[in-house]
Parts: sequence; C-alpha cells; structure tokens
Amino acid sequence: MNRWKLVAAACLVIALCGCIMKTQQAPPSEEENLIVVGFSQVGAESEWRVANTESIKSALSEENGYVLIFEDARQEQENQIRAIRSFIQQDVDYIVFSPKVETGWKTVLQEAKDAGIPVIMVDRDIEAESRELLTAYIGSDFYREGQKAVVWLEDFLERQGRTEGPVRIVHIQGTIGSSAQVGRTRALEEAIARHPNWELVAQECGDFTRAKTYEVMSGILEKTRDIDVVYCENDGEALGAIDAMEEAGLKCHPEEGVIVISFDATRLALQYCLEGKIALSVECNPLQGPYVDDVIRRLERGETIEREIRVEETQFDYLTITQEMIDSRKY
Ligand code: GYE
Repeated sequence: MNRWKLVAAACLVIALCGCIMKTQQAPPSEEENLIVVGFSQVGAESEWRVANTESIKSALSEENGYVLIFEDARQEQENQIRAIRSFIQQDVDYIVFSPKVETGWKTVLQEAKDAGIPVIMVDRDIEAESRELLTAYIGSDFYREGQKAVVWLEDFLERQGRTEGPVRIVHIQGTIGSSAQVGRTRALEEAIARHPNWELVAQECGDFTRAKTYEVMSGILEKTRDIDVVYCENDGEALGAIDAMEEAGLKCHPEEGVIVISFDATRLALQYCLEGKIALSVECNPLQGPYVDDVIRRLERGETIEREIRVEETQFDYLTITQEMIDSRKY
C-alpha cells in the first residue's frame, strides 16, 4: 500500500468511526477505496489550460473516489519528467499528463511502464514511437483543427471574390514543438503552398500567451501594416495580436480590415467573435476530466479500452455566433 492509500485508508477509518458512533451505519463497500492519480499539467499559460486543469480536478475529486496529486510544470518539460518520476516513486495507481512538447518522453514513460503504472495522456500528443508506452490518449486532432480554419478562410475569400489578389498572412505560432503548434502550423503551411496568391509575411512564436503575442505583433507592425490575415494558434494570441493592431490603428474585421483566425473558442474570444474582431475560432475542447474518469473506471473494471480517444469539437465564426451560444459555454 502506498503513502496516499494509507492516508486515504486512515481518513476512511476515522470517518467510519464517526459514522458508526453517530448513526450505527453499515461499513462502506470495497468501492469506497480511493484511486490515487498523479497529474502533471504543462502550466497555466491560457484560459484553455485553466479550464482543462479545472475539468480534471473536478472529475478526479475525492467525492468521486480519487486522491489527486497535482503538479504544475510551469512550462518546463524537466519539471514534468521530475513529477512523473515522483508519481512512480509514490506508486500511484494512475499517471495523467499533458506533454509540453512531442519529443523526449520515451525514457520516463518506459519507467512508468516497468513500474506497472498505467499512463493516460491528455491534450497534446507525442511522437509515434513513444505512444505505444501509453495506456490511453485523450485529446484533439490539431491538424484537423488547422484544416477547418484554412477551409473556412478559403471559402470566405472565395465568397468575397478575393481569389486572385495577394492575401498577406501573419502567422503567430504556439509553443514550438507542442503538437498543438505542429498540427495547426502544418495545415496553414500546406494551404499557403496550395494558393499562389497567399503570402506569408511573418511567422513568429507567441507561446500561446496574450502578452508575448502583443510584443511580437507590435514588432511585426513596425515593419509592415499591409496585412490581410492574422492566423493565431490560440485565443490568447488572437487577443494579444488584436491589442497590438488596434493600438497601431488597424481595424480587425473580416469585411473592413484584418481577418483574425484563432483556436480554442473560450468565452472572451467568442465575445470578440460576436463583434467580428475574431473572424473564426475553431473549438479545442479542454473539458477532458470526464473522459479521464471514464477511462479509469473502465480500466478498474478490467475492460479493454481504445488507445486513442478524440474529444468532440466544433467551430464558431462571426457570421453565425450569437450571445446565447456564448452564454451557454462552460469555459
Ligand atoms: O490551444 C492553448 C493551450 O494544447 C490544446 O495549449 C492545447 C493548447 C491550447 O495553452 O490555448
């Protein structure tokens, strides 16, 4: 029995004594054994990430039968590796982690496997050769998200009759090497290669944050203001880019200014979408806690589970979004 199970068992005994003394209730069934989960989160760089953390914390709560050991890696892969090693040492029942980047996980995942601890990966993906060390992966298809964005842009420009003149694109990338960046970037780069009139005027990293993107976008605007599209790899970046453009006197609107494209579809960004400042936000669903809970419960019952589980996602554009849609969002 590991340390956490001992603590959980001790709590249960104390709670039980209280119950028996007060109400003479029957002892709890076997199912009341708490499941110990170590969760290594990337950080708290965006609204998306905060919603993802909340979702996992509330699904893996004590009321639901879990003891959750939460570690925030503050954007450092070394911190994630250290956290996973400490979960192995503590002999947790399950390890959950969201990898900052795609590479560099093989050794530590092999260690978890050797220790017999199932690893459930959430959110971002890792390179194929390490994926087999996982018990399950719950996440998004980032390349598909990127494709949705470029297809929307293609349709929009076509409807506007802008199939020939130059379309000047600024590309703000997410954390380099993260699968969210890799997939969303690939879709845009392929689309640029398909359209001779699409021109990449700048490509810089905004690290998925509003503050960093405000800085890089301000730098880009010092060099050029001749911009048709800004493709940001998350909502925070879109907000930072809009801050910089508005400060520089540019209008962000698909019909009379710059077309801003974004990912995540968090509440504040959708409010911007309603005003047309963001033309399109492709949803990336952070509410992965219930999926993790479901996988663990099925594993506990000895069921075999599919190795890859994709969360459901949609998209919102300025033409069809309504306030009611925004109000009904959970994050
Ligand atoms: O889009 C961004 C976050 O990995 C899907 O990371 C996630 C991305 C998300 O910080 O906002």
